[in-house]
Amino acid sequence: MPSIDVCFSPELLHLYNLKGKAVVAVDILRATSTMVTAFAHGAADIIPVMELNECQAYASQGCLTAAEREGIKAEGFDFGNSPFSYMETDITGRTIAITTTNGTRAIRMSEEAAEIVIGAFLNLDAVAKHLTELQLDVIIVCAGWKGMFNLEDTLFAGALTEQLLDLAQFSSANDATLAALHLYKKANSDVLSFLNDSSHVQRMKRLGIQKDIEFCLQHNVYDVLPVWKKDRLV
Ligand code: 3SL
Repeated sequence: MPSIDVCFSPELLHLYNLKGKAVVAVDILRATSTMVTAFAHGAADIIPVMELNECQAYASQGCLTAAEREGIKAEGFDFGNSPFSYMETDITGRTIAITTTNGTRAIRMSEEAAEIVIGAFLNLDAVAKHLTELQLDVIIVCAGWKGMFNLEDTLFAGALTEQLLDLAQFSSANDATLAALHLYKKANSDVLSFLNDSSHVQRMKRLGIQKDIEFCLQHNVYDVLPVWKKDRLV
């Protein structure tokens, strides 16, 4: 029976063996929620990169570029990291190169895995269904914040664990997964209230981006499943 494990920060990835496993990369606020939204609105592929200059270089190849640092759109890029950007502009068939503080880092640091899928509350069911079919050991890699634990990615890990265990085809026998599951159950379906005092929600509120928080915490808005293929998400 395949297992589920949770890595609370990319900085802890050196403790995990990703080979032959499926990674679910998650950055609920907001990188992976934004990527799922971009695919749902017609993006052809997404190239996550770690550095601003690397991302900027893709503009000369006809890509749209997106960059966020400290929650704010970096200067000189087409988009920041709001899911709403991809509803306001026609991105049909376009390639988007993106760099964010933590989310794109979590993805790129997981490249050793047999499979990387992009998870968000927005596509939770699609991720669970795919993992059930795949039947590989799963590691949910939380993007966190600058190497630190965060609550929103952990809640997602709990939600996904709950679904996978309900399907009775997975086992989880480690404290990280149990902690995520307990926290999600404690949130009792009201993830928005549960996260009210959390660091990144507070940070985003200070930046006046409350709308994005509410949007990213919705469950199953999109039936899309971004998957890493060679050098990009498709
Ligand atoms: O850290 C990240 O990758 C971003 O998602 C952070 S923010 O939500 O854009 O501020």
